[in-house]
Amino acid sequence: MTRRFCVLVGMAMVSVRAGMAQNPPAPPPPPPQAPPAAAPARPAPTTQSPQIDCNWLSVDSATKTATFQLTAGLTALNSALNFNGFKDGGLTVTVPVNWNVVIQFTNHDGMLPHSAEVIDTVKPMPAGPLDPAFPRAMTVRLTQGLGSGEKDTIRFTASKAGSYLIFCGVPGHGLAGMWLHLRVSATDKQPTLTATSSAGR
Ligand SMILES: [Cu+2]
Repeated sequence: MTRRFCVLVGMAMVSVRAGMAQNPPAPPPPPPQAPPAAAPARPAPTTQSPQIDCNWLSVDSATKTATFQLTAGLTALNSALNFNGFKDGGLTVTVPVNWNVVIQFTNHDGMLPHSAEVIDTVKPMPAGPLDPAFPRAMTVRLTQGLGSGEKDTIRFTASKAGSYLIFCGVPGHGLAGMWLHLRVSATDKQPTLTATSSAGR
């Protein structure tokens, strides 16, 4: 269950209670109308913005460790050139400086190989792998990528505050939008996962 869902449920309950307390008894609602038998099935929405799942980020404050589940090709968005269903920096992972970061990478794409590394924010977007911004902040086989269903775990210490990218090193994928933001913050006390406003991309 996502946090956003929890909040929506809470608000709905509050408004129901307020309505019961303040309004006279309402007349019984009209019987629900049966939908026409010939109604076509509703098409699945295709333009919905991706949702953040709270389970992607787990936090151990005692050991100052943030563990992030990074899934390449989670959805069909951008021909599966996405991480967790986000492309072009649409998702920002924030960790406090000097925390330990564990990125559990899985390639969920049934077609293409993918990889991941943390690089400095650079413009223009590189066409292939760069040296990682932190020692060992990369999967194996950066250029070739990991095949469908393959996993690798990245561990590093976020020792310098700044703005970084989580970037697929398979040539062309980053350029096509397969990257997220990683912010290493000198002021934040807790890791967070946020959707990035289009202005911040
Ligand atoms: Cu890729």
